Amino acid sequence: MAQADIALIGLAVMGQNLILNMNDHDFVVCAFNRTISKVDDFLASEAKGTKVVGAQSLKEMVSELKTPQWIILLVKAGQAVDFIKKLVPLLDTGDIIIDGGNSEYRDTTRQCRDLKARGILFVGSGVSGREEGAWYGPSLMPGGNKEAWPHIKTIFQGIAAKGAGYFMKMVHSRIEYGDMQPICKASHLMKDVLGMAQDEMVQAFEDWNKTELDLFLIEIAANILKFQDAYSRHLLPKIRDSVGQKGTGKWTAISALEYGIPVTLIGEAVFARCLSSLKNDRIQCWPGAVAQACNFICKVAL
Ligand code: 2AM
Repeated sequence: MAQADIALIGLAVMGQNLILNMNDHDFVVCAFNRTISKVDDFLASEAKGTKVVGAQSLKEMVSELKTPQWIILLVKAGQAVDFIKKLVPLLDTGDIIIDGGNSEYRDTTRQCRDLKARGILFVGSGVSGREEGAWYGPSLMPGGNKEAWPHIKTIFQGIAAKGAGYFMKMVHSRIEYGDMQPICKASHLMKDVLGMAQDEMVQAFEDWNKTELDLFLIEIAANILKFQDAYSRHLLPKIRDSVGQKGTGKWTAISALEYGIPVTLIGEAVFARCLSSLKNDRIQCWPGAVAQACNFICKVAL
């Protein structure tokens, strides 16, 4: 008898935890996986004693679902497409497929358009917060066919992270201060301790960017160091070595002190900014100029 509110395909830890999250919020979930034995393993262990049901085939999974049928795919990135092909013949107009598996966004746009033509509502949803978040409250970022939203809203809002949006944004934004600070420190050491020429610094950042430090901020740090003015001279030494902060860095550091949670790197980054803006000529704050330039380029680029 059809009893499940929603099905989830993909029983890696993220998928399992998302099922347990939905179960905790009183939704009956049908679990399915390419390797079928994982369904039984899950039902016998993590899902034991819950309302979660399992299926041995896609056909059985669909038969266990209430109508309209809602299915979440949480399979390895790029692999959802095979399942979607197999699912479509089993679905009806108004059914919903949600892909939560980090697909390439152009695939999502294409799926959304193709499935709409067949009457199926497709949603691509970012699921962030790792394994713990999946169970206790992920950050969900759904996009796709808007007609799906009124249906899936209750589940999405039920299982998603609850919190003060601006608090999250405050910390999230200021993590970038923490990212920038080591870049500033590194450039400071290169210039003032190692006595490297600016071109050598560019080379170092470009080399790092070919390693595990393949990061946007490292890339633009190299570009900033490289940038030349109209007279073919490096621009960076001409930028005033002073940078401010918008207040969110200070609030993040204050909150960290209040809650007793060490965020030493962000705190350090805020102090470095304060130092750089002190009107004391004897304080040489090369990192200030780099941070200021990073800030500027981030603003332009993002
Ligand atoms: P598996 O257990 O059968 O390997 C994370 O890897 C999840 O994505 C797992 O549930 C895995 O299923 C599934 N997965 C990986 N590649 C897949 C594919 N090509 N088709 C279907 N599911 C896949």
